[in-house]
Amino acid sequence: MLEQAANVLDHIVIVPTQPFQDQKPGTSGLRKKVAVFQQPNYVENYIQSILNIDPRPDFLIVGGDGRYFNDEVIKRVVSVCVANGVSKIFIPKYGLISTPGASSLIRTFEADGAIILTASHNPGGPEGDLGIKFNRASGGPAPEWFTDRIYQGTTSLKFYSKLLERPALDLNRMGTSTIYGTSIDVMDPISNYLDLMVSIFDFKEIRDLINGNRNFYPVKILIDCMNGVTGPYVRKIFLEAMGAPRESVINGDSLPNFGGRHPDPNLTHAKDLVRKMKEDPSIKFGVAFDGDGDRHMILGEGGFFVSPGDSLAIIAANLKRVKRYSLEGFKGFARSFPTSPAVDRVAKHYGLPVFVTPTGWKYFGNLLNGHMITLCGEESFGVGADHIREKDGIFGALVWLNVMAFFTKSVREIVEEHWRQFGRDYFVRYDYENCNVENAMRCMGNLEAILVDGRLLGTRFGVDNRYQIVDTGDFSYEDPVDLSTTYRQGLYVACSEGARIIFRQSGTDSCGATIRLYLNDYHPTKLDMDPNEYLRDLFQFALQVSDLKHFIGKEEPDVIT
Ligand code: VG1
Ligand code: CO
Repeated sequence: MLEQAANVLDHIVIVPTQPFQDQKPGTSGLRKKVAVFQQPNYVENYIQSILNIDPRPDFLIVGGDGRYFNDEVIKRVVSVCVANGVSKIFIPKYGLISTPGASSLIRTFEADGAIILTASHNPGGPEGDLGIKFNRASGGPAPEWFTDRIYQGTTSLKFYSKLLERPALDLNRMGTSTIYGTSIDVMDPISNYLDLMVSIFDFKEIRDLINGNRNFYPVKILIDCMNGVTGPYVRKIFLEAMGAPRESVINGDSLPNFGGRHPDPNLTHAKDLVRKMKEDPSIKFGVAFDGDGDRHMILGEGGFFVSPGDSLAIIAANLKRVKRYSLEGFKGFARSFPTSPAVDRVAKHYGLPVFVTPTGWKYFGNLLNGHMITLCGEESFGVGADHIREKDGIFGALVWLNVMAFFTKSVREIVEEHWRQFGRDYFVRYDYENCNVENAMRCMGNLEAILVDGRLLGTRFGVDNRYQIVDTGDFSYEDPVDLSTTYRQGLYVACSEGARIIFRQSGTDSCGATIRLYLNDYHPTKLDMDPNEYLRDLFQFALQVSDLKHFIGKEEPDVIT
């Protein structure tokens, strides 16, 4: 035994290192340009800082969304983990794992966590972004107090351990090996995820919908994987298990640079899907997923757009149609603060609670673990349920198909019927990307001063003074489970009748600053307005109160959702 331990130590080096001062995780992990991660010691420092937290995880999943540098980082992570005595590591074949897939693996195999290499919807490639995210034993992203501890560790780190030689790992071949005492399993992550989906949905019903075994179907579907990690999952679930024709999938190969695009499923970046849906009205259902497979955008016939807040609300309203929840029932809902309150109306209808959290999935974890909610979502095209602890793009798409099959109705009909029952929440998000960091800070600082002292209360604005300001401030959240409070999560102007303006700075960009402006308003019966039109007064007032154009020097937003 002693001899064996000495033998392992012979293969480990303790490397003196300098701390990096910029390893503070944002909304969803540590996200930087690839070149930053390529600096010597950068990856190793961060991983060592995770492993230094007591209790050290002993069984880890390590994989990523396949972006440029994915495989190299996996090897560096494995090297540090083995040198630190981690007992067991699962690596998905080809190093590829979706974020929901990783959450599922952790939970099924009772791992202590996962190191997920992803920058989600940010572009990839040598000039693009990379990220490292740590999920814990529940399957969810590490909460803020935990990522703060990782960050604290990174600022004073002096040493890390790694293997003397690069670990001999073949990510393309499945099998178990042992490297200096650590069991390493290169495994298939897809079947685990397929099993999970089979346990939730009635596959036969969706298969019938796609293949036309019902009266007026088959329903032609189109899935845009945006060359992200979902390609192999989609092939397994939609092509193999459901028998959808091959041409139902576009951009299905996982590429290190996502084919040169932002793998962000919105109307701006999911261009191929939008174009094809417009060109071919025989396609009745379209969905695009982001780079790591946790977001989804739904389109109906002719490219009919389903706003993410509506998708969340419609999924909530129809959860009882999903096999698992028809049996188990459901508890409550949650949404991030900037997300439209459409889901709140559904909660009220069912007499269920709805929690409003800061932006970022980590804030849903305690609510899900405490069985206080079943479903949650964000305005950034993310919906998830208690089957895992991440948002889940494929899950979202399957609920939609499930609902279409149940009612034999089109996407548009489902949405319009929902509006007729609940009224319509108009929502837009304007993103001002890559702003000068100091200018963005000045802009937000100025707004903060205006909005936190209440000087605008009672002010009226808009055509016929239709809005009156009833509240302003900076959103903070007290977690009902651990009672921790998170401050400064969005500057807001709340108006009479529930209309809102929210400003916040993104926590996922790798360079420059992104300011997001969110607008929403509601109408019980006017259902067919253009959202940008309907929200124009709010937009004008937002520009005026923030002096945005002056501070950041941009006339127009870069992305409108
Ligand atoms: C954005 C979204 C947020 C989402 C986060 C991670 O954050 O707004 O809703 O949770 O990305 O999504 P921010 O701070 O840039 O607004 V992804 O698909 O990385 O996991
Ligand atoms: Co994502």
